[in-house]
Order: sequence, then structure tokens, then C-alpha cells
Amino acid sequence: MKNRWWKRLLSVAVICVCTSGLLAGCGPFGDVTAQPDDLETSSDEEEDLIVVGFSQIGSESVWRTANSASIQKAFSRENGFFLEFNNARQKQENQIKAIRGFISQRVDYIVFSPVTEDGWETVLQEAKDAGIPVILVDRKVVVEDESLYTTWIGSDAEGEGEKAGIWLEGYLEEAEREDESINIVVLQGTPEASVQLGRTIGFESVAANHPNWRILEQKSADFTNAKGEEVMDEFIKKYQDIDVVVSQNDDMTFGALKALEANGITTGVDGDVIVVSFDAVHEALELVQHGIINVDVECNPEQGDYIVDIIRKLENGEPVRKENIVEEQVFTPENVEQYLDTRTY
Ligand code: GYE
Repeated sequence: MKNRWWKRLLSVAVICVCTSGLLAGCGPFGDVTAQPDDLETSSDEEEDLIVVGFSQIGSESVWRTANSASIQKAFSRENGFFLEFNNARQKQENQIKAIRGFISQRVDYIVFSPVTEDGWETVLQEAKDAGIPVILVDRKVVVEDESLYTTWIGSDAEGEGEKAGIWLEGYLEEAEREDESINIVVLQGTPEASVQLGRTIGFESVAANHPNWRILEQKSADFTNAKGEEVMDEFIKKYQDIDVVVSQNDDMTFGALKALEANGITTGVDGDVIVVSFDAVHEALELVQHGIINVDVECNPEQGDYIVDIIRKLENGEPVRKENIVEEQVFTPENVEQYLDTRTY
């Protein structure tokens, strides 16, 4: 990329003006981790760093923390990057503000994980007009003009939902319960998030083949432990006979397990209620190992290196695919053991 040196200087100027308070209320980057000292362009090497502005959704889950760590590790100075990391605290308006800040800094790349699918057209057009490539990570956007972003990398959320449904099919068959009436409740993630929508559609597509599966209710618990507990408690009070809890991430599952236990309901392999979870973070895999969670559909948060690869290709003028899906699997008590030692998050 050309003119990196001038962009760096501009970045320094923007941050210095902000931090010295010359512009009242100026603070476009929220939790940006960069400090003025970090920005000193002291050597030729520094001038060559690729500047990446990254807007993360927040820190709502163990998965998200692992995803942030993966990105921070991959975009290191040793790898040739200068990372401006912004935490949007679950708010789209904060993400838009951060992206506008990155545009005015003239970063080399904008990377972000969109909290919800809609509402990105204007800011993405601004990035396009400024000639800054945008890489989407983890979640997707819905835009009419797909040229507004360069590429997306993340999980096949619909495929994950389907895997959960297919696992349940097999499990019920093996238990000779395939003809029983099966009552299901679903703890959903953040409303309008592509991952929530995908997991819902995927699971529903399998459920549609089973007239005896009754989805009693699907309700958002926002991907958090606290809300998972709260919504599960509501479900327990409302429905007498729950056979299956589908929880669209591990944090909500942890909350739900607390609510179930508090109400004297057992879960898992030998329990009253079948628990289906998503993400497969270490703590959840331990619960799979102990038979408390029946199945955990993996969602891989370690996406940092993949994004670095994509940027390297773009820097070399090589073509990149519009969609890049990370590999994922399904964990049950039968296979989980071998993965536990290597799981770092
Ligand atoms: O499942 C959840 C998180 O978008 C895939 O967001 C991600 C989801 C993940 O907070 O734990």
C-alpha cells in the first residue's frame, strides 16, 4: 500500500488532537487500545506496518473473548500490523462511530464483526468511497450492493443449526424415542444477528421434518450467561414438560444449567432434559465430557490468522473469495476427550 507514512502521521495527529482535548467531545474510537506512544513512527519498519481498524461487537461471551484474543495475536507488530482495536459494547451505533473514525484516520483495512445484519449500507459506502477495503469477520451483513465489502470470514451458522438438528434426530432414534412427542425450547442469541438467524433457520429446517417435535418457544437471551439463566427460568415456570433445551451459545447454556439445577431438573446423558449447545469452549466441553451437556456444535473463534492471510493476499494483488468458512465439528461425550487438552479458550 502506498502513502503509509502519511497515513500514520495523520493517525498520530488525530489521536493527539483527541487526547489533548482540543476537540471537545472528540473520541471516535471508544475503547481503541492504541496509545499515542504506540503511534510514534520511529523507524522504517514502523512506517511499513499495515494499519488495521477492528471493531469488535463487545465481550458478551467466552467465545467473543477468544475471538478478540485471536485477532489481537494475529495482528501483531511482528506480523507487520498496527491494530486499532475497538470494543463496541453490543451497540451498532458504536460500531458505526468506530468505522467512521477508522475512515477519517485512513487506515489500510477496516475489519469488523457486525452485531446485527442490517443498517450498514451508509457507513460501508463511506468506506468504499474512501477506498478502504472492508473485511467482515464472524457475522454477516445484508446489503444490496455486495461490493460494499471485500470479503467475509466466519462460521456457517445455518450449517451449525442443521448439525444440531441432525444430532438430535440420531440421538432420539438411538434412544427409540423417535415417535415420542418432543418438547423443545430455544434460547436464541442477539436478535437480528446473522448467527442467531442462521442457527435458528438451520435447526428449524430439521425440526420441520419431525411433526412430533414441538418448538414450544424461542426467545433471545442475548448470548449471555445472566440472560440465559433468566429466560430458562421463565421457560421452566411456563412449561411443565421440556424435553430439549437448544441454547445458541455456551454462555447461555451455563446460565440455563443454573436455572435448571435450581429447579431440581437434571440434564444430559442421564438427566431429564437433553441439552444442545453451540460454541464448544473449554468449560462447556468439560460438561460434555461429564455428560451434563449432550452435544456442543463447534463455532471456531480463532479467526485472526485467516484474516491475516486474506490481507496478505490483497496486499499481493491476489484474488480472494467472497466467503470463507472456518472448519468446525460436533462434540459429544464419545469424542470430546481427545480435544480437551488442546482447547485453549
Ligand atoms: O456463538 C457467541 C457470541 O457470533 C459466532 O457470538 C458468534 C457468537 C457466538 O457471543 O458466543
